[in-house]
Amino acid sequence: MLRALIFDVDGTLADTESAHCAAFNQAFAEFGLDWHWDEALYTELLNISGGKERLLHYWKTTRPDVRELDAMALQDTVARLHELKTAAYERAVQDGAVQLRPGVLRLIESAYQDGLRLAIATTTSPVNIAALLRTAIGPDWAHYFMVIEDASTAQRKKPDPQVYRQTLERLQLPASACLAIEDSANGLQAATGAGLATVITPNSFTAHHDFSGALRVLPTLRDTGIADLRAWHAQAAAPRPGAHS
Ligand code: XBP
Ligand code: MG
Repeated sequence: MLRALIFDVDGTLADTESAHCAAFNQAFAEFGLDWHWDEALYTELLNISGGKERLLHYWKTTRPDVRELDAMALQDTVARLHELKTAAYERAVQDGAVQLRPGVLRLIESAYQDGLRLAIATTTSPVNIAALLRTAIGPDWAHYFMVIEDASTAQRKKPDPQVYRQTLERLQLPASACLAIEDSANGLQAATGAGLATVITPNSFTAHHDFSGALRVLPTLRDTGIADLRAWHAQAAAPRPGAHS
């Protein structure tokens, strides 16, 4: 019996990654760095979940100067760059740079009315969640979500299942009673790693990813209703013919 939906944020609730990429580039300029991430490079860098982890990975793999910095200086600079980036992203979202993907708000509202528990499991920062959902839903957006797990509560980033395991603990539900909704291979691995059946809605940054193991891969949630999710979840839960129960 489906009891809860667990939503990823970036790429799933909204196509946010172009705005994230622009915010990273704005932070580089503000900090006086000649770094620039175009969409092709950013698509690669998205294999690393978490903005700080992505920055450190880029620096260590592309900039020989990184060897001259000690670890503390490296971490401090990454933290400062990420602060600038998060501020730039928050401004862009507040200025309307990002909209929820089609069908997302309707699904959240109908799931809530249908008595399903709703949760968010993301590797992004809490500031970004609030900026996106306050702008898209309104100041009372948080009342829809019983649980929110994000970069501030789950240190190990997707594909590590930590953020989903912590979400399930706080929902007080088994994975078998829930569905995850994701957009990326890292997100799928994190959710399935926590035992969750997962619906994937890819986007331009993740369309090439391997989604083996997904319950469904849909171009959009525009035509998906709660009844569909309940039916797919029941199919996933039903014993496979020939499977030893
Ligand atoms: C996607 C991410 C995040 C964002 C950038 O998160 O990996 O790092 O790209 O946001 P999700 P931060 O799990 O919602 O798909 O800079 O705050 O990390
Ligand atoms: Mg995502």
